Amino acid sequence: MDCIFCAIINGEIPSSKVWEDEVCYSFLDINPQAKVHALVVPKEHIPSADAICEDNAAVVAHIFAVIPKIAEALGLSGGYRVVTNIGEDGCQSVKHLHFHILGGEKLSENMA
Ligand code: DGP
Repeated sequence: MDCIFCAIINGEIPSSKVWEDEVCYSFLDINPQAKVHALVVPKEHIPSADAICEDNAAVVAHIFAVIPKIAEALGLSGGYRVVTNIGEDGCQSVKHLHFHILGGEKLSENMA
């Protein structure tokens, strides 16, 4: 499968790692949209949040249990935003489930 995030997880493409465990991998976004912008992805290839189901929901629960640890590692003591884009209308460019962690400054009140 030709997936850039699978290649990053496998170490075939270099990345600035923030966190790694048996279930997920977190790294800095190559095109930051806030002072601090990281991504966290499941190691399992799940195409988007629209593909979350009972069979893989534990992976997502794990990621959300880890996000506060990633935020702490990134120094996001003032708060942060977690975003996932889905499909064409959601402007998802990489078809491997990922959560954006944005912070390090006061973010826009606009969500869309
Ligand atoms: P989205 O538009 O929600 O699919 O976000 C995909 C993000 O992935 C986008 O913010 C840029 C980031 N990205 C794409 N390719 C790479 C890469 O090779 N390395 C890193 N670190 N980030 C990437």
